[in-house]
Amino acid sequence: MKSLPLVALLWAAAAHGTPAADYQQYCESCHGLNRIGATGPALLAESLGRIKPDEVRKVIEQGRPASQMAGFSAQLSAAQIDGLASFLQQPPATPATWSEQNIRGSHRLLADLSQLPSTPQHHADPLNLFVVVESGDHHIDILDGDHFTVLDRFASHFAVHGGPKFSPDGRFVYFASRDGWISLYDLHNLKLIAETRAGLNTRNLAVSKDGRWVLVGNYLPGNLVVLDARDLSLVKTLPTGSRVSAVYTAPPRNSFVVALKDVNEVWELPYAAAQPSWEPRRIAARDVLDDFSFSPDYRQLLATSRKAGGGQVIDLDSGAVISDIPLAGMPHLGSGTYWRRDGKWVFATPNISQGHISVLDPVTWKLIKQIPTLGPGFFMRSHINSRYVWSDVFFGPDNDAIHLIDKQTLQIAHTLRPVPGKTAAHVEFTRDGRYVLLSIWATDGALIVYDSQTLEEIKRLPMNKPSGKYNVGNKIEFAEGTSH
Ligand code: DHE
Repeated sequence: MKSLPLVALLWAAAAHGTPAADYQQYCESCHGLNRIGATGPALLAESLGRIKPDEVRKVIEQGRPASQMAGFSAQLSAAQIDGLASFLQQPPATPATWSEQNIRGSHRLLADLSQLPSTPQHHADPLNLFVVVESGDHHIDILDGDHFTVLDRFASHFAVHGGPKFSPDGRFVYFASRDGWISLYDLHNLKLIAETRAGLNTRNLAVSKDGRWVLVGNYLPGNLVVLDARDLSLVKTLPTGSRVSAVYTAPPRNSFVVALKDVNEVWELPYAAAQPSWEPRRIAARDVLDDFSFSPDYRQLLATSRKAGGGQVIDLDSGAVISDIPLAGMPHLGSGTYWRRDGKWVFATPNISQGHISVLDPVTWKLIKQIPTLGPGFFMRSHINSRYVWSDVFFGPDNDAIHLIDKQTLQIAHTLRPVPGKTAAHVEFTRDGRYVLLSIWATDGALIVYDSQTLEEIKRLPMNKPSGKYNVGNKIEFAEGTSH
C-alpha cells in the first residue's frame, strides 16, 4: 500500500472531528477538493453568498428535493451541521484558484460541428425560438415561438445566470453558470457543442458583434477570459485586479465594455482587428460600478454603484463623467428599457429596493416621472409593437402582481395577478411582439403565454422555477424593449 506523505497524515490527524474533516468525508466527492465544485456546485463563500446561512444548514440537514443532494441528518449531529455550515462561509485554507491550465483542462468538445448540418434540423422558425432557463432544476428549454411547444430540454450547469447570448446569425447560444461553466449550444441541430470552465465564480458573458469572441467576466478569480466563440477554447485571460461586475458587447463600437466592482474604472476592449490586442482602454469612473446600461447609440454608459446610491453617466468617446443620475434606492439599470414617447426616447428602470419605476430623459438625464408600484421590481420588458412595458413586482407581498405601464401616458394601465400567491416575473415578447411569455417563478411554476394586445391567456406550460426567457430574433437584432 502506498503510504501518505507525513504532512497529509499530520493534517488528517489535526483535522479529525473538525468541520474540515467532515467536509472531506461527506462533501468532497461531489463538491470537489478545496470546495471548487465537481458533480455538485462549488461551495465557496462567493458561491454561497446569495444563500442565507440558515438555508445552507437546512440543505446539509435535509438535502435538496429532486437533486443529487441527500440530507445528512442521520450521519451528522446538529453541532457538526452547524460547524459545516459556518466552515462553508469561510474562505478555504488554501485560496481557490483557477489558472489558464485549469481552463484548458476543463474544455470539452461534445459534438463535431464539422459533421453537423448548417441548416435548422427542425420545423420551427429559427428566429422565433425561445431559450428558457428553468432555474428550479437547472435545465434549459428550447421553445418553438409560433406554437409554444418544447423542441428540446437539457440539463445546464449549476445556476445559469444572466441572459444567454447568441451568435449574430442566431444559430448558436452561449450560457454562463454562476460556477463558471460556459456552454455552447447549436440551435439548428439542438445539440450541445462544447463547454469550458472559465472561472470559479462568474458574473456573465458577452459575444462580439462579429460572433468570433466570447468574453467572460469573473468574480473569482477577478479576471476576464476571452474564448474562441467557435468551440470555447481559451484565447486569453486578462487579470483585472478587481471582481468584474458585468461585461457587455457594444455593437456600434465594435468593443466589449466591462464594469469593475472594486476599482473606479470601466474598461473597453476593441475587437474589430483581425487579431485584437485585448489591451483595455481604461476609463476613470467616479465610483465602482455594479450595474449599468447604455444609451441607445452606445455612446453613453449609465451606471450605478450600490454602495453610493444614485448613478453617473459616462461618455464612452471622451471618457468623461458627464452627469449624475438622480436615482434613490437601488435602480436595476441592467434591466432598464428604452422606448419612444412623442417621438423622443425615454429610459425607464426598476428599483430593487424601492417600489417605483423611474422614467428618465436620456438626453438631459432628468427624471420625467417616478411611477409608484406595488413593490420593488427586478425586470422590465417591452416591444416596439407593444403599447405597454411589463414590469414585475419581484419583492414583497405583491410579488404575484405584474404591472403593464402605458408607454405614452406613463400610467399603470393594468395589473395582472396570473397565479395569486406566486411570483410573476420576467417577460419576453415573440419576435413580432404579438405574444408575451411570462414566468411563474416557483418550483411548481409555469410559463404563461399572453396575447400582448388582448391580454388573454393563450397557453400555460408547467415549468420548474422558470427564470429568464430569450427570443432569438429580438436578441440578435438588439430589438427595442428587450435586454441586450
Ligand atoms: Fe441577475 C441578468 C446582476 C441577482 C436573474 N443580473 C443580470 C445581469 C447582471 C446581473 C449584471 C446582466 C447580465 C447579462 O444578461 O449578461 N443579478 C445581478 C446581481 O448583481 C444580483 C442582484 C446579485 C447577484 O448575486 O448576482 C443578481 N439575478 C439575480 C437573482 O437573484 C435572479 C433573480 C435569479 C438568479 O437566476 O440568480 C437573477 N439576472 C437574472 C436574470 C437575468 C439577469 C434572469 C437576465 C435578464 C435578461 O432579461 O436579460
